[in-house]
Amino acid sequence: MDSDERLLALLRAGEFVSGEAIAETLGISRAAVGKRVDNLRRRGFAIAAAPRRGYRLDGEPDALTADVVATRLTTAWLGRAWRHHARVGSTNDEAAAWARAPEPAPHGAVVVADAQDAGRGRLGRKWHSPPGESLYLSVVLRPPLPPHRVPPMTLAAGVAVAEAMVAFDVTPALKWPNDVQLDGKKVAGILTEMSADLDRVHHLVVGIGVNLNTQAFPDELAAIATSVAAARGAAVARAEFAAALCARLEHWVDTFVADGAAAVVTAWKQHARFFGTRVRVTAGRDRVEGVAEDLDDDGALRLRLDDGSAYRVVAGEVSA
Ligand code: BT5
Repeated sequence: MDSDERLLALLRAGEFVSGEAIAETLGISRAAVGKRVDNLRRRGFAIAAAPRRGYRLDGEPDALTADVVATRLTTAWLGRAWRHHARVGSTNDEAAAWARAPEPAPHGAVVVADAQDAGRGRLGRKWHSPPGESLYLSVVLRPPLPPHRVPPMTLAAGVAVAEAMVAFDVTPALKWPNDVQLDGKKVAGILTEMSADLDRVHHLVVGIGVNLNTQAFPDELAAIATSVAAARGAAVARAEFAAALCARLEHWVDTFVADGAAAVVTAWKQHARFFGTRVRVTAGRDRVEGVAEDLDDDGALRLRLDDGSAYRVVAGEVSA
């Protein structure tokens, strides 16, 4: 932690903290405390000062810039390289370009944007990405996995999103393979893209879009999309959510790489609500209908077809 972060930690802990106590804890002079407080104010933190009582943190900036998010990050490696853009085409494209750059993005590098002009879903679909109210985040990963073992990474990201949401007082449901829902509507989506040769992954980009504070969606999404704020009835601080998501994602990526897909799949199933329901699946040219029964340990979806046979879907599209 640098000195600004140590000061923030003190202020976050409580009500007024005296300048004297701060000076003593940080081992600096009273004058230096005043300078540090001014510095934090310049960074957008609202800090009240009262004679004899000291300083109190009244508000934190909700920017997704590296310096603001860093004060909240608890990760070892994920998000320690961080790029923020006010507006991009797609954070997945920015992350992929960074991954291929002469000074390439390290494992865990993050690209975030306040808005995307060409936010993407799967199969060329669009991701609605209005400015300032939500999270559009892409992570570069360099896991030591062969390409055919990558698909559960999307499930790992789904679990991370679900756990981050639980910390914000809502109860999401995961829908295979890449949807997160609240109250039956889509609140987040994941787009995992890969650069690989036949037996080795060069890098992955895991792109995560989360509707945080969106109150009104365009007509075509109004009936099928929601946001965390709409579900909980209170706004969500984007920087806080981003840091929580990074922490959970780091955990699940580490678990996946160390222990394999089964641990991820078990956690994913705990947040799933669609087992036992009838679904239609499009997988390449195949279309089948059946009851979603379970996930196999490798993350594939197992359906029970009407003739009683089992059908495994490794990659595909599910609709109710
Ligand atoms: C997804 O695709 O759900 C993956 C979305 C990934 C978005 C992130 S944002 C950061 C990163 N950068 C990118 O460019 N992308 C990633 P899919 O399963 O294909 O779902 C797409 C469908 O979801 C659309 O066809 C719409 O029906 C719906 N949709 C679009 N925008 C939405 C939104 N903001 N909220 C809820 N649903 C939306």
